[in-house]
Amino acid sequence: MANSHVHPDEIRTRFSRAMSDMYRTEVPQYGTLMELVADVNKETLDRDPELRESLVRHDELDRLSVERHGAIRLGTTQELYNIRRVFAVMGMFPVGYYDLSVAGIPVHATAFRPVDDRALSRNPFRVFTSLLRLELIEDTSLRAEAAEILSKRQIFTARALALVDQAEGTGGLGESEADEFVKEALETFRWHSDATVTLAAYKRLHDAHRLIADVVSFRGPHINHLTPRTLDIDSIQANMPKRGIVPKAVIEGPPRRKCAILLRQTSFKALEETINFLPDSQSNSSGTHTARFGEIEQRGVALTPKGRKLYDQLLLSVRSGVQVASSGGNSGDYNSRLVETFQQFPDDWSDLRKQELAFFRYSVTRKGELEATRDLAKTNLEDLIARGYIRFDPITYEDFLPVSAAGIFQSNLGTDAQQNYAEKSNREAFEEGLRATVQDELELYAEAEQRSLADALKALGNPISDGAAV
Ligand code: OOG
Ligand code: NI
Repeated sequence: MANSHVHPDEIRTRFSRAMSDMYRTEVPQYGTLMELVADVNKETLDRDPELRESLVRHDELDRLSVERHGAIRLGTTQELYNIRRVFAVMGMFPVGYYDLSVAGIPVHATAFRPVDDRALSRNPFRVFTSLLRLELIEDTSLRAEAAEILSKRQIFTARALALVDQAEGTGGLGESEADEFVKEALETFRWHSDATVTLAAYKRLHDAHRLIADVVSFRGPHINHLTPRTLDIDSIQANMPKRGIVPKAVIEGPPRRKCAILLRQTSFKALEETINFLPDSQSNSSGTHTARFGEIEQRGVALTPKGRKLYDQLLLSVRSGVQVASSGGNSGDYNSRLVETFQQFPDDWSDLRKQELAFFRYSVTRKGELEATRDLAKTNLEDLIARGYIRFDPITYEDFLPVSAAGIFQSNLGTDAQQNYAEKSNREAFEEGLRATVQDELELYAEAEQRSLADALKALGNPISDGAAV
């Protein structure tokens, strides 16, 4: 019956569309942002035909308008395990381990995303998924109270779990089940204005850390933002206030450059929402909570381990020199230091490739297709590129950055959230909860590069096995 199964890429596309529609009705500013992003992307493409061509060449233009990521925060390892199963039905798998406790945020995380080239170009929808680390709450009775509350909730509908079982058992879902699955899975991500705790309990959790209150007090892990991809984040940052949106003080990540690297992100506080808490004798049952925000990102080339090391080093030197206050004080200094420091990072595609700082996708040019002859088989890669038979394009970074993520968390949690945790990063515990290992993002990019190179050389009749071309 395999033929009657809906492809996971298609289920993911339907799900990400349903999620976007839901978020648009729940958070009106998201709709405004989507319009701004569409306008800026169009202007950028009109202005930069080379960029358009490069996006077309690698099937990225079509995915741009549907591209987004979201984020959720889970409370228990059982929830983490089941969300992995839910995402697997949509062709999304855990990639990367992010420890945010180093930045005073008591969570660790992974990103669920498609991994192969085809699936990425079809729809690269990703969800940054963090798990609360209750062991980082110092107050043992509060820790026990939080664990007790979390142990009672079920964030998935019974039908969603039954459909996951079915997909695992039979290898997929049929047409009507796929639609039903999308509808049922969406329930896990929905906002609930009814809390599962009293206002007094909420305040206790909130005092330990705002994030703990956000995870523990509700029936489910509401999606807290949905981020479209822009081609010009500086223009978005500058134009947001004109549409009534106030962005955070600085853009996270690398500075603006000719050759975009990794990921640049900015966010804004979206909503303060009225919550109905459980009634009790001492406290009023109505209060507010801020969880949901908006974010925009611009993606650039994926860096090799060597490139990433240089990036981390340069960013650290900027951040230890200038601290941006949450009020935005110093943001001018920060930006100029960032630009100045990153002058040490080559800003030319050819240099980035030759110095092995970034990953590229190789392909045969039109000339290569027309003129492939036997003697090309002995030509090395550099000559093939120089003579115009093979071209290279940047491989887009599909993941997240822990320092940026911490900045996004913090700006939306407010100023008082900075804390230091003694506990170390605990990838093993995370993977144990997940009951799977997370894939290494750097390996995925290296494989994609190698595959593209092997395919290109093969198309030119170049025998890759004897290593002549590399
Ligand atoms: C997730 C923050 C991280 C990003 O884009 O780096 C993130 C959260 O606030 O739950 O989404
Ligand atoms: Ni985000």
